[in-house]
Amino acid sequence: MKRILTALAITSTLVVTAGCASEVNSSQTPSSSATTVADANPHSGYNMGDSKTPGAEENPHGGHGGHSENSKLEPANAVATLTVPAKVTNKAPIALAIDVKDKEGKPIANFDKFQEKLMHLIVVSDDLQSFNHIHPTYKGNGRFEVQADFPQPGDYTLFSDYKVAGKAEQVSTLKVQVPGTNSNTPKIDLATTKTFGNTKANLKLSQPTIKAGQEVHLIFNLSDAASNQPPKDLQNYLGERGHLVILKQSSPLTEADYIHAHAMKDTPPGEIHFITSFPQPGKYKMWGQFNRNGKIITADFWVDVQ
Ligand SMILES: [Cu+2]
Repeated sequence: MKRILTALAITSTLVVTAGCASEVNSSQTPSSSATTVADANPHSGYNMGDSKTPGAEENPHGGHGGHSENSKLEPANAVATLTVPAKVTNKAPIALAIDVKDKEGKPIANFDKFQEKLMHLIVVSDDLQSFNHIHPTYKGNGRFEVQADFPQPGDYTLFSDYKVAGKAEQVSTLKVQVPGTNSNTPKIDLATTKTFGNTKANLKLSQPTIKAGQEVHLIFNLSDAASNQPPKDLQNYLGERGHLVILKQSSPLTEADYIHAHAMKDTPPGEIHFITSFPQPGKYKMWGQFNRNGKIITADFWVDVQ
């Protein structure tokens, strides 16, 4: 039997920071029955600039979005904890609270905006079937709050992406279990042309086979589903032509599975280009997000990396 809600301690597989998990359960509020714990390793396989990931290959990842200053900043080594209500369900939005503290357990009060927000939160089901990119509201004293949907029962991983003031950007994973049984079979659809609402998206890769550790160009070719022409209403989203989140299919999902790539500037109409590299062989799912006149289009594709 599945436990209804469990507190999970997550430590990164890449960089083990001793003592992290023992400090963090202090943030439970009376209303909560579960607190999940994130390890605080910045950059574990996560690509925000041209910075090199500790232990990673020589390739510049994702980057190219003017974030290379991140590599010069010290890691914050912050710890994020998640508080959820006693009853978590897939039937209604769930109020989440994320507390960011230092290693001593003191709340961190000051954060820097990046890509127009203080925190970016990616919510995925562990089978990578559901994806959501939301922006928690900062309440002060290290606390962020947001309502999130969990469309099916099952396990979810949250990637909270934030930047402690003056420090390097950091990703912390948080875990949520939604009770119940999910009878849907996960789909891995390797199609490279799909339609998302009124937008057709075609994914082109710079090479026929993607090899782990190799730099690859990912080109999202967008067209209006009705006219078959490049959409005339494409606008910037969070300050860039598009955003791309990539996750490696893994169990458990950790920071090391998370890649965030930035769109290149000055590409032809309807084409959004990303450069990244995939650290390990395996199956990856990617979600490109684009803005058509205020409506966000999320175009998802699977790729197989050798
Ligand atoms: Cu965001």
